[in-house]
Amino acid sequence: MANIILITGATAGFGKATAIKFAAAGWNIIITGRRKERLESLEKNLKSTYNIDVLSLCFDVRNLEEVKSAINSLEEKWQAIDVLINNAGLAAGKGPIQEGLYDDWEQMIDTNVKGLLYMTREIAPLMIKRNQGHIINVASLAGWEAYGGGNVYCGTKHAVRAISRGARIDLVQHNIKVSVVSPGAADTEFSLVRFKWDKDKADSVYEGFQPLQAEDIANSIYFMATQPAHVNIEEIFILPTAQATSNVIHKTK
Ligand code: NDP
Ligand code: 8X3
Repeated sequence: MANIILITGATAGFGKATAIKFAAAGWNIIITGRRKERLESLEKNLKSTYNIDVLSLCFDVRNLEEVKSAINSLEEKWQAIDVLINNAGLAAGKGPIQEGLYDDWEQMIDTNVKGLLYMTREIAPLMIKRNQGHIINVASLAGWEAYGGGNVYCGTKHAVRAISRGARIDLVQHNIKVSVVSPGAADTEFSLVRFKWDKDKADSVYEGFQPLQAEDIANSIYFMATQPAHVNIEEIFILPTAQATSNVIHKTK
């Protein structure tokens, strides 16, 4: 049986690129997300192109009952998850904390922090049973620094890095690796989601420099996941060449 990877947020961006990368290497994949049609179309594409097994699980990582029922529904062969990628996440809005929208804050905290915790809580025991596994959490440059208007999003990504360090300590005795990938600006649906599908605003984020592409992150995740058993890459902090900090981006136009 080939290795199994479960990727949250596989309907777009990093998650989708990661699914394709691992599928091309012959892994069997569990893809998850809320948009059913996208999951179905990706499943079909991965199966026909790479001749692998794919399982789609459509649920919202914010909903604990949905998370539990999705993981409890796994047939025995799919329970042998080797790698969990906690990738589902978002920024909702960008603006001063004194004008913040409560719904946006709740969505970010519930998805980026609590969703990651729910997935980890449900899947770590399956890994512990097999005394092996690897959890890779997607944090961000925003988990290293804070920037104006990024208050709550940056808080969630700092939390992801802190939770990952704690989880590494808890899981080390079970031979489970915990890693983090922290990207800078990457051109996915991220900014469209952040700016509520205002395309001009989203495009302006990436104007005048070459941002990271989803495939760059997929390559980093693949590198982490395919090291020898005794090697844990604790974190990959990956930026576009033109980006030095959140606010220092060398733009040529
Ligand atoms: P995209 O918007 O392209 O993809 C986000 C994915 O998350 C989608 O598949 C979406 O699926 C899924 N998702 C969002 N909310 C939920 C939810 N409640 N339940 C289940 N799935 C959910 O963004 P990226 O690929 O860029 O983002 C992936 C991760 O990378 C996020 O955690 C983001 O914070 C982080 N990141 C992004 C950077 C960037 O510049 N792009 C840089 C650093 C980190 P669906 O809508 O179908 O549920
Ligand atoms: C996404 C990158 O710098 O927009 O996590 O926060 S940033």
